[in-house]
Amino acid sequence: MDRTRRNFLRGAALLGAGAIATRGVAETPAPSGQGKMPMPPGMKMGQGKTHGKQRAHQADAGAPGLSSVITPDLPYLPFQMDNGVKVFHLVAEPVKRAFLPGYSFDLWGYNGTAPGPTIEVNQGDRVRMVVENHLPEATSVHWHGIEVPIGMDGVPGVCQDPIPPGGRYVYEFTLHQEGTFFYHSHMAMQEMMGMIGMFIMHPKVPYSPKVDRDYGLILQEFAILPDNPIPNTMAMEFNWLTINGRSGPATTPLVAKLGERVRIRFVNLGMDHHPMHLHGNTFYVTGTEAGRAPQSTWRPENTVLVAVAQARDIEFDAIYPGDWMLHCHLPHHMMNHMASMVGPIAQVGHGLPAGMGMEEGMGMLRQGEALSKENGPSLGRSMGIGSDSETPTTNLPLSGMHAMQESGREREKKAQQMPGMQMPGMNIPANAETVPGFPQDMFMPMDAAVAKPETYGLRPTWSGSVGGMSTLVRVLEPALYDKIMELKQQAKSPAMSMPMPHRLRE
Ligand SMILES: [Cu+2]
Repeated sequence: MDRTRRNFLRGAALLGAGAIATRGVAETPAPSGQGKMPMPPGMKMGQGKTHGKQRAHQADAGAPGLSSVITPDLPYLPFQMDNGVKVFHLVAEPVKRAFLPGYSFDLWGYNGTAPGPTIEVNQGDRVRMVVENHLPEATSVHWHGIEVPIGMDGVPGVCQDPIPPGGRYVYEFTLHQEGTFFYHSHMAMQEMMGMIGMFIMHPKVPYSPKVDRDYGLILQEFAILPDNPIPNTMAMEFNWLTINGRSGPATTPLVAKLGERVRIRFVNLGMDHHPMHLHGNTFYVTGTEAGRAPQSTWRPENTVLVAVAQARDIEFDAIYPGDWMLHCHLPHHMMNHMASMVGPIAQVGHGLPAGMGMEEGMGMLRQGEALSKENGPSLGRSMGIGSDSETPTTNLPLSGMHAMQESGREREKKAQQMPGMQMPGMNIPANAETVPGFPQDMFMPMDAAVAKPETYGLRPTWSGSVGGMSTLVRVLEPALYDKIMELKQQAKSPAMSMPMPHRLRE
């Protein structure tokens, strides 16, 4: 056993006994001398599941205060009590995360998930956050908006040493605020790899009016090249937009029973601001990243701008039954993997005459087809559904040279394979290519691939319109609501006592 491993085991034993002697001090692992990453036993790079068992065990032990805010598709971070202090363990590590079925990416996160697990505490709590670094480079954790002593603020260099790979840092502070906060790495590029989690502080005096549903949503964006699962954190353009680490339609609908009062907490960490729009309902912004807002400042809205580094709480009475879209209203943020496939870009010889740089930048075609192996990747065509020339998409196979070379019967056969093409209204008129701008939107439902209890009873092909940073607020009549609760109960296995993503494999 090398020294690094021995030191880690000793550290783990100390943690188990609740005797932490290293508050506010970064521990440097002893050099292994073998040029390897210091990793704890059982921890493998990129697997990110090592801590699931421990988490479940701690949750089973019964941690008070957990799970009153629902953060769909994300687990909660359990804690243990040590002389009146709530002790949390955060492990910064590489993880796999599937934004959509079949689209699994290499992110960095905490405790096997990106975004990290949700922390829920009460105003007045004293907390100890034991942070271990299983990343191959230094990190730190900043408690965003939380009024902590300077030594606990998590900025490497300014108020602490960076936590080295294999090292550990213990933050401890008392919470006197209430509201929607978050934690994140204070290394900027690591933020863009996914390193953020919610930190919710419940007030000593309950908010009024009381809500029946309390949801938390983390908004993120990533630039991920086709056929490459690793985000390009230096990019200024983004093609994957997520809510709690899922892209629509794999985001989990927010369910409420007709007549209930609903709160939704948004948090944004990325390079863009997101105007989050709710269909068919009027809400009030009741809180910011600094806590509850005085009621005198509330005003009716249906779109709340959640800027970078901000949190916004909204509340409304769910009095209108229906499945209401909730989405960022930036048009490019309602789509996935952002293929450059619209208008003249998609057709041979229709590109605007421009210099080489502009052509490349805008994905204009000189030869070949947009869906070909040669051109697909450069136009943003990615892996999975609709990604290659063999897979028909709703409007494209019926236009362009490729389609013209095929017999009518062949085209029809291909078109029928694509979900959505069977729908009324999706057939393309013969003169489509004469219309400037054609084609624009594809409609590609994937209901079955993203089915879960919360999607039960949705109109067939619903998933064709829920893309990117989109989800649904489902205001349900009691019978349908009860049925979904029943399905959720059945879907829960004993091994998964906490809300965890189902159906999607990481
Ligand atoms: Cu947006």
